[in-house]
Amino acid sequence: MSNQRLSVDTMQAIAAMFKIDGDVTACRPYGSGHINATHAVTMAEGEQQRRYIFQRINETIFKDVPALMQNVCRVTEHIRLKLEEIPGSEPDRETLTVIPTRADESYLETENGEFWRVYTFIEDALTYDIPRSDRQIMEAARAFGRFQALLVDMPAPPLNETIPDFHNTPQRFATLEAAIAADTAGRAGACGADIEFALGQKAMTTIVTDGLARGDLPARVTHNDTKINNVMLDNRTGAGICVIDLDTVMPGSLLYDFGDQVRSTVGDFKENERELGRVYAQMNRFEALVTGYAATAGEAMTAAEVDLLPQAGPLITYEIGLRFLTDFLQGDIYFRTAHPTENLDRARTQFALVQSLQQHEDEMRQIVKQAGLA
Ligand code: ADP
Ligand code: GN1
Ligand code: MG
Repeated sequence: MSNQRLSVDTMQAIAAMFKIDGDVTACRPYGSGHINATHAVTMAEGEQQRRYIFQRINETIFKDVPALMQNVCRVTEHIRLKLEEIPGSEPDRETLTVIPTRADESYLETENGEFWRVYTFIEDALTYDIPRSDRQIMEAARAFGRFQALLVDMPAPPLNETIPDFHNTPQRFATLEAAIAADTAGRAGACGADIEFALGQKAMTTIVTDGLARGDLPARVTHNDTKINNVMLDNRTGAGICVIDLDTVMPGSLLYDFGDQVRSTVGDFKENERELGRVYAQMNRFEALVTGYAATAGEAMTAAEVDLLPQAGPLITYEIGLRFLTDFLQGDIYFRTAHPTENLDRARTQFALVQSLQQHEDEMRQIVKQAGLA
């Protein structure tokens, strides 16, 4: 889904359907997410200006928007109620606030089949695509760990599965195999070595799914998309204040959430970095991540989870590499791309990081141990 600039009039028409007063005075595409179309919208009412996030939900990826928004509302309300009990917390900045439509729905379905939602804009905080310091990594990890801890007592029923088999790595592998065989975009010839690497790592695919199936690993309410730019850091204090992008919150393994933090924080490079010499894992970064995550989620972790922490990063990095490579082969039908080889660039970067992480597995085990977890 593209994220083009829309006119103020278009946004005004959408805004009018939601319970927000005032007029749209400015709007622009915002952020660097790969899935939804996100806009920062300024609204004025008299002297007062307020910003909002208007998001067009990607309905080709999220097939059941009502079920997705039900999850978002349940999760944000649960967190809000708990935060209200914690002295000094700021529920309006520490969880997303869904603005309802005038018909009291959590989303709008337009006549042409678009789905829109509105959140209040969390001011004085930012997301980062590449963390700028170990402190940022630690603060982001603390926030994801806290998110995990706040949801441990989420009441039944289980959340809806917004994307079935989202982290089913063996299935992601099978989908890649099918994409190679079909070669619908005629691109398989351009990435032979990458395909070979991907297929050669098959043994890794079952690490977490087997544990979940056997019951050795607990199924939890997890975020499932803990890329560093899905947490907002406070501009003044630097603290991780709000976990965002809740579309994939559903039953999963804590190892998915830990692993995607590893993927998106251990290096100082972009997700689509083409200079692979820059793509390597730095253990001071991993240590900052473990310290932050242990501080807030450590208590809840089981021994079996702790044991797999050093493997979670390589696994999730590999899984997302499989997905980028699959999307390249299928002609870029899933992730937003800026140019025709971007998905291949992203896949190569992930696979280079997998190899670097694999070389550091002993060190990672040592760091987990030193953090008092193992
Ligand atoms: P996607 O699913 O496409 O990744 P996100 O929900 O992550 O979309 O939003 C994209 C970006 O928009 C985020 O990385 C963040 O920078 C910004 N953003 C999202 N929600 C808010 C919010 N409530 N307040 C401020 N910024 C936000
Ligand atoms: C997508 O929405 P965004 O950009 O935060 C994707 C994640 C991938 C990530 C890779 C719903 O996340 O699973 O890990 O891109 N989200 C979905 O950058 O597929
Ligand atoms: Mg996002």
